Amino acid sequence: TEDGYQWYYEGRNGWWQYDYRTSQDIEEAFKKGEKSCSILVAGYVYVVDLEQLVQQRQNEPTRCRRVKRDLATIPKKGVAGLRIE
Ligand code: V3L
Repeated sequence: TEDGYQWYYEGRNGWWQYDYRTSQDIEEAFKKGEKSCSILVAGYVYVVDLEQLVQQRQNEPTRCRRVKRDLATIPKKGVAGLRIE
């Protein structure tokens, strides 16, 4: 986002940045004070819970990951599954 923050979801030993558009959508919901935000990941609906700070595939509670809002400059695994070296 323009103030230098991004949204991340948890991987096995680090954090993945959400793709640019999705991060923008989550940020918009966050700034509006919304409790959750629905996103689309590879054709599946995921709900980002902005109070618990988790994302979960809709109707699949086992598919749950922590999420966070942090500076764009933090070390990360990559963006939406695309590794950066
Ligand atoms: N954006 C993109 N892909 C996602 C997202 C998302 N917000 N959420 C889940 N997936 P689950 P390591 C991740 C993918 O939670 O080695 C990473 O992007 C998820 O991809 O059970 O463990 C990597 O590509 C997973 O492939 O619904 O750090 C991959 O895991 C699939 O959806 C490995 O990362 C099921 O996730």
